[in-house]
Formats: sequence, structure tokens, C-alpha cells
Amino acid sequence: MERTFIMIKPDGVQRGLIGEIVKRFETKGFTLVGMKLVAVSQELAEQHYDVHKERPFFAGLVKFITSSPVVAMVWQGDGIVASARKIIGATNPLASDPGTIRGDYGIDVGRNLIHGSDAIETAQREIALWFPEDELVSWESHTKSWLYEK
Ligand code: D4T
Repeated sequence: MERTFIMIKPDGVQRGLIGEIVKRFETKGFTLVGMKLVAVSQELAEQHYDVHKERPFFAGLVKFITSSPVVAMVWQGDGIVASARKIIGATNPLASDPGTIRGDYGIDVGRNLIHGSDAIETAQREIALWFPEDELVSWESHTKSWLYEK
């Protein structure tokens, strides 16, 4: 089944929003298959945001992500990559719809609380970067037949 990489950024952890954010994915019906608190190294931050290395905000972004712990997670479910991006909201929290995580809890693009993979291939790369295979747990929720028709 489809998987995505979700990271609660340092602002989400510092502001006590871990529970609120996890709840959004849990109550949607998605399945948590990996989760850890991480003090992100410079190297991991640079690898994760490699696609942005030429952008003017890159240095500030890496400094922010390494400044305080993050919660790294892998979630699973049908259509989760695109659905998680909708749950998260637009990159700039002021432009995010109310009801999304960024729309409900954020203001500044540099403090936008959460990351979610933007495509299936990106999710595969990010999951491999953050989680060794033995840290991911395959399990079936007892709610599955109440969430999926087939
Ligand atoms: P992430 O990757 O964190 O899920 O965010 P998005 O996918 O929604 O947005 P992005 O890749 O364009 O930006 C990555 C990351 O950089 C921060 N950022 C972005 C920033 O600090 N200043 C900026 O001007 C932009 C565009 C926020 C998210």
C-alpha cells in the first residue's frame, strides 16, 4: 500500500502540536508504520532538502530543521501522498485553507510546522533516507474493513 514521509518540524514540536498533528492522520484512517524523535544532523538536513540547495532560503531552512528535534513518521494508506498534502495545506500558512494543519496553526512560510512528501517517488526516497527498513512496522489495523470497501 502507498506510503508517505511526514515530518513535524521543530516549530510543531516546540509548540506542543505533536498530538494534534498525529491525530489528523490517525482520524483520517491512515496507518502509522514508523515514528521517531530526531535531532537532525546537518548532513541529513542537507540531503533531505537537496532539491532546494540553490534556493535563497536553503541555509535558513537547514538551520531551522537542525535547531531542535523533529518527529519523523511514515504513514500508509490508499492515496496517502496526495491526501497528506491536502491535510497539510499550502506551503505558505497564510495561504493555507482553514482546516489544514498549516492553515489552522501557522503564519510564516519559514515556520510551516510540517513536511509531507510531494510525490510517490519523493516519498520512497525520503522514507529510505530517514528510516532503515527494520524501523518500519507492517501491521493491519482492526478498522481496515470499516475504512475500505475492498
Ligand atoms: P515541505 O517540503 O517542507 O513539505 O514544504 P512544501 O513542499 O510545501 O514547500 P517547498 O518544498 O516549496 O519548500 C520547502 C520548505 O522550505 C521552506 N520555505 C519555502 C522557506 O523557508 N521559504 C520559502 O520562500 C519557501 C518557498 C518551507 C518549506
